[in-house]
Amino acid sequence: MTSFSWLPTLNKKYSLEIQPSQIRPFGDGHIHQTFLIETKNEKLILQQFNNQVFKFPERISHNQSLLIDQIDSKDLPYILPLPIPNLAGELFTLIEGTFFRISPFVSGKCVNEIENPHQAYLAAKAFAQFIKAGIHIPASEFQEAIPGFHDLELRYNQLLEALKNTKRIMSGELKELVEFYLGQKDLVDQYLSWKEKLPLRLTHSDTKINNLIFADDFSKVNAVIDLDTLMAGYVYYDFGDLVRTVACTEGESSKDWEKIKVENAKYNALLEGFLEVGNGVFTEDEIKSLPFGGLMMTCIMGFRFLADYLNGNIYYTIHYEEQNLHRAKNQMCLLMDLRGELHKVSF
Ligand code: GN1
Ligand code: MG
Repeated sequence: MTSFSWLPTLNKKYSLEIQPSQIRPFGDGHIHQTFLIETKNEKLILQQFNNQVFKFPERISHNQSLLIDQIDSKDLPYILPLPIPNLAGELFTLIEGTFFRISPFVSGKCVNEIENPHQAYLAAKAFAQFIKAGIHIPASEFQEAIPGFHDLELRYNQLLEALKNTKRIMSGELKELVEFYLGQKDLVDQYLSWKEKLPLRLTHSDTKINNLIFADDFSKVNAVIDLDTLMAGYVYYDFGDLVRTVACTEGESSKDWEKIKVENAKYNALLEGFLEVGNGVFTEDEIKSLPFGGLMMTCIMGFRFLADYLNGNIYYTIHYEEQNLHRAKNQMCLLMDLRGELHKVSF
């Protein structure tokens, strides 16, 4: 990677003159390798695309092209920095077996934790505006970027599968976590029953807080980013991943277990922002499903982090061996608190 052997081809395919010294690692994403390119005249984002996770890049191209053609951008007071086509008009460029893409750089603040309820309100409004701007596009026209991405039943079964095949020794913290997550089956049942009632929409499907860019002074949202997972989904997915990453006292990587709690003021601000856009747009059932979103998205991430740990850390980027176990434990703490607190929020 450090040799940038792919750079001459990349430059040719985009008619650019990027030098290795103008490239540096950027951001906190768990999936792709992201770089900031800074030349004399411009800044760009370069991604080395993870095609182990996204096995169908052509589906992403299809979805993003559909979005470019059909989204109601007058409804969007921010930028969607979609990939810049190469000279052949493709959104991805294949070099030495690896996909690359370049997108516009949007300046501002990208954070893992927010500071106050107003920022929560702005974030929720931005992601609800995304759903609203695409609500006229039939969800069935989008292809599944990752099959069964937010299918809680599938993720539960994948956890069972990982348990069956794991080489890890089942004791202590790991055993406790496994027992906790296997005990969340009621959420799988609720997921299946919401499925019967709700319409599918174009959703962003990865609305964690670092997937948007605030203005430097946090007065507004400048951009919604990470547009690989946009596909058909339920409105509560997008609300739920905000709850998971915004309405909590600690971020996803915190190991201060006792401190991990829901923050009701931020939760209510999320609800206010989401409904300010969604009232009159979302159905009554969609609005009723929102609190389930917080539980479900926290639970699904717990399933996925734990399964990845059991599988030997093959999916998420980690910085130390136990990180996925710790992420699963963090989500467990939040889920336990959410289960206890949700009945108290004003809804
Ligand atoms: C991944 O790409 P990134 O870091 O925004 C993951 C999400 C998880 C998230 C957990 C394609 O998102 O589903 O919510 O990590 N994306 C994919 O932090 O698996
Ligand atoms: Mg991201």
